[in-house]
Amino acid sequence: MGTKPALKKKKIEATLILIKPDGLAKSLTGNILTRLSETKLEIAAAKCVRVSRELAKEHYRALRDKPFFPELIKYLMGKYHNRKKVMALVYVGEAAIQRVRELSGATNPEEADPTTIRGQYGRITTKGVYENVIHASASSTEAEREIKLWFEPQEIIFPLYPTKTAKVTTQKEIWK
Ligand code: DAT
Ligand code: MG
Repeated sequence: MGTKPALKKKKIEATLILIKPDGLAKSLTGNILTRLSETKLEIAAAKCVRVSRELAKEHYRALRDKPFFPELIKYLMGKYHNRKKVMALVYVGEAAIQRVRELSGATNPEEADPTTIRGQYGRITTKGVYENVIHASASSTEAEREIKLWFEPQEIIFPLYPTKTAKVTTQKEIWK
């Protein structure tokens, strides 16, 4: 069994957004979601996640050779803030990837247009960490990899990518 992908219509894309620990610590969730609602894209999934070192390293694995990688991993894990979590969201709609990237602004928050999310709320710390409050997928390949890393198929409101049925036998915590 399994399901067929929903991203068939031309230019309908899905993108992964993370509200990073600084965004949560600064109580910016509402502001950021309000800015994102300007795009008129649909929220297809949302959750809070406690970020393990493994997850952070996998998310940013393309940057593993960069000198700032260790600080970047600590930042995503919430080690520089009181909130050891991120909010992960999937937005879906026409040209979703580019539209969210434009609204997010440049990687370097000091160079980001001041009207963008990173321009409004980001900063560079004295240690040189880009606290740019939000992550947004940069391409459809990246979006697919990232959405599959952060979400299970059943956590997304409609099927985005092909799935298969598998019998899993791992132990997990359930409600008492
Ligand atoms: P983006 O987040 O805009 O997709 P990226 O994928 O190149 O940018 O980098 C991922 C994160 O790494 C970015 O949000 C902040 C950090 N970063 C990138 N370049 C950096 C630099 N030169 N110094 C410090 N942190 C950097
Ligand atoms: Mg990137």
